[in-house]
Amino acid sequence: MQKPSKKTSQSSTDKTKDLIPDTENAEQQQLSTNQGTLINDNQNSLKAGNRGPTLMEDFIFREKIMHFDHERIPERIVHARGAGAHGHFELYKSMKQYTKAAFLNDTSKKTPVFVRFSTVAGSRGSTDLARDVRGFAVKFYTDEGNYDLVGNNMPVFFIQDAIKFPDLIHAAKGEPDNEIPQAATAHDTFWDFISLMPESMHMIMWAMSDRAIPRSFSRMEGFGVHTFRFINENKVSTFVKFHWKPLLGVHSVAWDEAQKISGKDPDFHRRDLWEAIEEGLYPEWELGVQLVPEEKEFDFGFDLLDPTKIIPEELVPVEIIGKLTLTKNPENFFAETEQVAFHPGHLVPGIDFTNDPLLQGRLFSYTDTQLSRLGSANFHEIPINRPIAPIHNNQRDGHMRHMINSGKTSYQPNSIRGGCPFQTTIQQGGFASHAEHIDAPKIRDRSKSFFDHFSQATLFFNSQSQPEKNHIIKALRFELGKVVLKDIQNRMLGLLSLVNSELANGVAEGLGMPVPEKPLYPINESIPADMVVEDYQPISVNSATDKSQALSMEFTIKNTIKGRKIALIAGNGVDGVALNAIKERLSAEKALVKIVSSNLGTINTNENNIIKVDFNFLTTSSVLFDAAFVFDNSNPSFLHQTEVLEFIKEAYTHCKPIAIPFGLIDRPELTNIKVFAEEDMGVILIKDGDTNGVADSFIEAVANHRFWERETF
Ligand code: HDD
Repeated sequence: MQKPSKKTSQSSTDKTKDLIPDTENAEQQQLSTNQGTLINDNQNSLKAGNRGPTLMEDFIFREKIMHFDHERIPERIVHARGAGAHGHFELYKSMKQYTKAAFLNDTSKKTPVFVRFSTVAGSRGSTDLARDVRGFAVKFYTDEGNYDLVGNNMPVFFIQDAIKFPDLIHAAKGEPDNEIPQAATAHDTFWDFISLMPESMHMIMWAMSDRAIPRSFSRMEGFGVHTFRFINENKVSTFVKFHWKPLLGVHSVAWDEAQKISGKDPDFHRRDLWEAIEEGLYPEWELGVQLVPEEKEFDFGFDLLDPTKIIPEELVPVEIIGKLTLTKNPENFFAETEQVAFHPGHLVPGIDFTNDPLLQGRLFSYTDTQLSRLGSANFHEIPINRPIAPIHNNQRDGHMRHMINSGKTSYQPNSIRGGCPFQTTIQQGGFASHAEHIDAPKIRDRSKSFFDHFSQATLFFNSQSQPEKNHIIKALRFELGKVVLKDIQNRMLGLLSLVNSELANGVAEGLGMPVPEKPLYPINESIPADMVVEDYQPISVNSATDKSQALSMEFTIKNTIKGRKIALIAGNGVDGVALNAIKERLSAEKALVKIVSSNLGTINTNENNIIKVDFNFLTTSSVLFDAAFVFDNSNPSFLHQTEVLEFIKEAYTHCKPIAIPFGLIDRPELTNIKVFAEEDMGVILIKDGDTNGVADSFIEAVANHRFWERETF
C-alpha cells in the first residue's frame, strides 16, 4: 500500500487535471494484456507439459517480455539524472509595460508549471551530490502555449559559442576509452579542455564554489543565463535576465559531506524534493528580472550577448515579479520526469531571443535531441509535453501519432475548409519575431567584446567570504590534484593567476608546484590564421564593481528551518517530556525531526514511556541531517558509544549546529568545542538537562545553516 501523502487541494493545476484522463489506476482492477484480455496466470508460461519447453504461441508471455525488452530509451546526452515536480507560478506584479506575454500580465492568473532539476555530467544512475552544475528547467503551461525557461543554478556558462558544446561535454564526461570517471570533472580531459578555454574561467569559479554541491534543489538559485528580450504591445524590446530566488535561501553542503552522502544516499536531492512535497512543505522560488532598455545595450564593460557574463545586481537590481511553488510529485517518473522535453525555443508572444551565440545554437539542439531520445516528431503529444492551449495545424502522421485530425484538408491555403486553421494577427496573439535590423557579413568570428575572460571571475572570487574562498581553493586542489598530466595543471595555474593571486598560490601550494611566470598559453589556435592572433588574446576590463554581495552565499536568507532534517539522538532512560517538547518545538517550525538511537524499535523514557525510533546508526548517518540535538539519559554509557560520538563528531566537523549535554565538552573528538560554544558558533551546550532553555538558540543556529568559520584551512 502506498503511503498516503499530505497533498492538499493546492496540488492540482490545470495541467495536472489535463493529465488525469491519461493516468491509469490499477486499484480494484483485473490484470490484462495490452489488448485488454484478462490474464489468469501471470506466474507460469505456456509449456508442452509442466517440464517441457515454452510454446511460441504464448502470446501473453511474448507480449510481456517484448515490452520489457524495450522499456529503456536513450538517456539525455546531458542532464540525464534529474527529478521533477508540478506546481504553479503566480505573478505579483504585471510586466505589461515590458512584455505582452499574458502569463506575465495578469496578476490574478496561476500558471501551471512542471519543473525538472538535474545534474549535467553523470548518467541517470549517478549520484545527486556530484560536484556539478544543476539544471533548473521550468515549463510554463500558459494559455498562449508552452513557455520553457531552461536554465541552470549558475548564471553563466563555460563557453561562448554553441559549436563548442560537444567538445565541452565530451571532455567533461567519462574518458572515452574506459568511461571513467562517472559524474565527475576531476580528470585530465576536462581540465585539458578548460585550460585551453580561458573564457570558461568565470564559470569555473562558480563550478568550484559550493554552489556546485547544493544542500537541496529547493535551496539553490536558478538563472535563465542568456539575455532574452521582452517585447511589449508596441513592439518595444527590453533586454531581460531571469533569476529564481529560493525562499529557503541558498545553502550548500561540505565537499567531504557530499562525497559521503553519495555513498549513504545517492538520491539525497531527489528524496528531499519528494519528501518536502509529500509533507506539504512546498518549495518556493521568487522570479526576478533584470531589465535593460535597448538603448543601454552598450553601457556595460561587457557584452550582454556574452553568456559568460552576469549583470552585477549593483548595476541593474533584480526586480521580483512572481513566485513559483512546487506542490505535487509526479505520478510516474518515466511518464513525466523522463519524458518531459524542454526547449529554449518554446516561446510565447512577448518573449524573444537575443543573438547570444550559445542560445542560438541551443535552438537547434533541443528538438533534435528529443527525436532520438523520445523517438518521434510527435513527442509534443506525450501528455507531460502537451500544452493546455489548443493545437491546430496541418502537421500530420508520423510514429506514434495520437491525435486524430478530422477533415479533408491538411494544407494551407485551402478553400475546402474555409482556410482553417487560419493564421492569427499579431494583435490577436500571433507570434511575431522581434524585427531586429541586421546588416552584416556572413562570417565565422567572435566579437572582440567577448574577450574579457577574467574580470568577472575575479569579481566572483573577491565577492566570496573567506570560508567560501577556501572552499574554491580546496575544490581546485582536489580537481586538479586528480589530473595526471603536469602540463594541464601548469596551464590551469597560469589561468588562475590571472583571476586572483591568493587563489592561484593556494591551489599551487596544494599541488606542490609553482605558479608559472608566463601565465597565458597560446590559447587561441581556434582563431583563423588570417586574423591577427594578438587581437584576440584575452583582455582585461575593469569591473564596474569590486564586489557583489549577491554572489556570496554568506548573505543569503537565514531565517527559517523549514524542511531542515534534525536528528534527535537519544537512548533508553531519556527524559521523554524534554524530548517531546523539543520535537514539537522544531516540528512547529516545520523542521523534519527524526529520533536516532542505537537500535530500531523503541526506547524507554525515564518515566517508562515508549518512544518510536526512526533510524539507528546503521540505517542513517550524520551527513543526512542538518543538525543534531543530543539528549542526556540515565544510561551514561550511551553517549560514549563509538557510533554516538562519531555521529556528533561528523556533524561537528561539517560545521553543523549541534546541541550536546555539557558533559561532552572535554571529548577529544570535539576539539575547540568550548571556544565555539562561547563564541556562538553553532555549538550549544545543554546544562543540567535544560533542553528547553536552549531551544531558541538551537533553532537560530539551524536557520543559520552552517558555521564555516569553525573549519581549519
Ligand atoms: Fe542544454 C538539456 C540547460 C547549453 C544542449 N540543458 C538541458 C537541460 C537543462 C539545460 C536544464 C535539461 C532539461 C531537462 O530537464 O530535460 N543548456 C542549459 C543551459 C545552457 C545550456 C542553462 C547554457 C546557458 N545545451 C546547451 C548548449 C547545447 C545544449 C550550448 C547544445 C548546443 N541541453 C542540450 C541538449 C539537452 C540539454 C542536448 C539534453 C537533453 C535535452 O536537451 O532535452 O539538447
